[in-house]
Amino acid sequence: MGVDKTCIIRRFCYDDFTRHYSQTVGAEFYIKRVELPEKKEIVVRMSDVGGMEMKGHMLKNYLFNVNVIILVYDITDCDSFDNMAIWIEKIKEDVSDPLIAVFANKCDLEHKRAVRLDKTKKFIEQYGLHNFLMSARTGENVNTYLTDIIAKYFGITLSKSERERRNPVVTAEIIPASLPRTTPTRSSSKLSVNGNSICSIQ
Ligand SMILES: Nc1nc2c(ncn2[C@@H]2O[C@H](COP(=O)(O)OP(=O)(O)O)[C@@H](O)[C@H]2O)c(=O)[nH]1
Ligand SMILES: [Mg+2]
Repeated sequence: MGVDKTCIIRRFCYDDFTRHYSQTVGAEFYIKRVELPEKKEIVVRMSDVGGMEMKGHMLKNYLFNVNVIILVYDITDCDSFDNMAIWIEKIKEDVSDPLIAVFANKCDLEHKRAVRLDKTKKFIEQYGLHNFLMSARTGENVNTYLTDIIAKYFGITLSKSERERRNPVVTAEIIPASLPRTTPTRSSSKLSVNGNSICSIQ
């Protein structure tokens, strides 16, 4: 089972989401135009590297020249969290001083959280990383945090209003238990370019 890498990238690039799981074979590549403050536009190349690549020989190629590496785990799945330490060691074999961010996904399932917060805090401190909580399903924080990371790479800090503008309004419907569930709605977000790359793995 996946840890939500593809869903996060697809939410960011296409603003869509599917419950259907389809394993990523090798890696898939995405391009996203991102508008930063002061009319700066950049083009971000994103590589969505399938989990099987941990044992493959292509990882080095996917990591070549990347600016940011994003590790993803699912807060309802302890194995996905534990695997991050293995990924970090693997990455360090190929990249000397990697800029790594950690995405904790499925915050819409906080009630099913399996990864304990104290464990997360310890891990984050041990490796000197940041932990970004989000949900590819509702879109909460996906655009904001990815844009934050891209902006930070360029030494730009997003203002509060810039950050809020990029976050969707997540609505929760109260429905009778007998009715089928519907997907929550969200507002659309405008995005928009130079040539940088992000690698999302785990
Ligand atoms: N509830 C919930 N499910 C999610 C979320 N993100 C992904 N999923 C589901 O988790 C599964 C794995 O997603 P995928 O992105 O393909 O995993 P990958 O193998 O890491 O690329 C899919 O069935 C998704 O529908 C989320 O934020 N919330
Ligand atoms: Mg995938």
